[in-house]
Amino acid sequence: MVKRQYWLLGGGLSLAAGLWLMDGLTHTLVQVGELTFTGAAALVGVWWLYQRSTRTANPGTPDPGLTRAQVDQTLHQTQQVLDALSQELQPDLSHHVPLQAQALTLQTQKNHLSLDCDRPQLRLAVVGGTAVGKSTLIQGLQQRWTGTPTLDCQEQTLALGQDPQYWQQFDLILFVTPGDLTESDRQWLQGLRHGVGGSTDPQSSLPSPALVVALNKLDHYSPGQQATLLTQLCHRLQGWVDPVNIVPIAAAPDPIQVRRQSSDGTWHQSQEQPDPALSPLIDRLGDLLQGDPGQQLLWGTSYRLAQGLQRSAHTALNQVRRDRAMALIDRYQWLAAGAAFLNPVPSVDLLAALALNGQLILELSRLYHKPLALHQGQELAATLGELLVKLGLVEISTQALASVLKTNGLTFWAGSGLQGVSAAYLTRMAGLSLVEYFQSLEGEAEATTPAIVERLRPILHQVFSLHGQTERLQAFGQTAVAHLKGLQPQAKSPLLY
Ligand SMILES: Nc1nc2c(ncn2[C@@H]2O[C@H](COP(=O)(O)OP(=O)(O)OP(=O)(O)O)[C@@H](O)[C@H]2O)c(=O)[nH]1
Ligand SMILES: [Mg+2]
Repeated sequence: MVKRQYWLLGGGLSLAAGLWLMDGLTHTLVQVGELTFTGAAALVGVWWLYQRSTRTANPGTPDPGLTRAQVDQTLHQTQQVLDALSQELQPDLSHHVPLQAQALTLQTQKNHLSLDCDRPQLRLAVVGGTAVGKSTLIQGLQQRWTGTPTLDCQEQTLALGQDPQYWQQFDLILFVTPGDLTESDRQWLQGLRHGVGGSTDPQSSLPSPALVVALNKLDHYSPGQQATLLTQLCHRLQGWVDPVNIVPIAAAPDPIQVRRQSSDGTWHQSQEQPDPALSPLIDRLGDLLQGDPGQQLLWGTSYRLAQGLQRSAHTALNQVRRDRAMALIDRYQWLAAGAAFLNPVPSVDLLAALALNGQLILELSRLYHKPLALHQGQELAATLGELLVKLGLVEISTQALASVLKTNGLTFWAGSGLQGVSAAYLTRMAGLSLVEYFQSLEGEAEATTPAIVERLRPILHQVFSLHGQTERLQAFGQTAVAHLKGLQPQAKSPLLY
């Protein structure tokens, strides 16, 4: 508060002398002998009062509770996932060349991030449309900022559609506008909001980069217009950017004509270059960056980036595991197909029991490092089989497969052939659902079979509806028939539906 009042009086006067008395008009003639401070004081007053009345918790600053220990813990967890990834890639590296390359890149990024936590420089993105004054502002900031951390200013253009995640790497984003927001500005800000801290973002609990908005080229406007513009900006960004983070500046005000009266009473006219008016921004950065708040911003970035790396490493790990899981599912689906084909069962309900293999469940659980006990694998297989029947998925799948096989002329060995294809299909769907289930687990696996089944229920629905489209069923049916043809027992005579 003391600082701001000081700025009001001291900074306000220098601004006034520098530019705000120009009444916003370039080349305005200023009579030094008749200066009045009313205009500047009015604007500063409006700005200050507006900020006081509308000040809210700033969603653009990091969670003040974030500690270095939390950052270290996240980095440690990221390393654990990376270790698991490299370990699981080892047995068949040649099958996973791109993933191996990705794992190495992620590890390099993680190593860099561990050091990055203690960097003495703040990464500041200066963003805005064309010719809004970004380069000029960076120059001015670099000349005037003497605090710690030092500023690593990076000029960035508004690339609409650019991945909002890109902005996660910055500690602070300084958005520059020379007036009211344009449509592109609005779109970009919306994208940023949703990408790095908006309410629709599932990662919204992560601290986001701080956002400061600089209203530049203030010398182009009269005090009245300046006040209106500031109010408009505060209004447009309400609920997201604290008004205290919306600052009026003039990075390179236009020269002004000055008339001076000499002692002999004659008037002389000359052109003068006002100083850049950056103090509202410098003051605000001082509040945001020095001491603990600045440290929090740097930690916030490391924390976000570590979380992002961890997610990428998880995705890669899931990809490796999924590849292995698919090989397992393939093997078990053809086992089930062969069994049903060679020894047809009298009802589709029994088919489900045949398709659900406890051994497959056990192997998948081990692959995802959530091992189930032998009895639990068997129990889960039986319960899942019952659930498939209860949900009507066995009946529906068998009928759908029968119809696609028929329309494709794949009608050989009707009863047993269809059972073979259906058994393979049910095994595959159950296997894919289990893969989704294991992938969705964080921390410990569910302890009891009913709890697992409860979590599997919606997954089963999703997987069956995703794979139940006609084209997919056709493709599967054709592959399965081709597979079964290789198993065709001599004794069997072709049957038709
Ligand atoms: N009147 C006035 N002109 C300014 C101000 N700030 C910058 N300018 C002028 O605006 C023009 C563009 O400034 P730059 O700093 O090059 O803008 P930029 O955003 O980096 O431009 P690009 O990189 O081309 O997008 C230059 O002529 C600056 O002198 C200001 O506060 N007032
Ligand atoms: Mg530039």
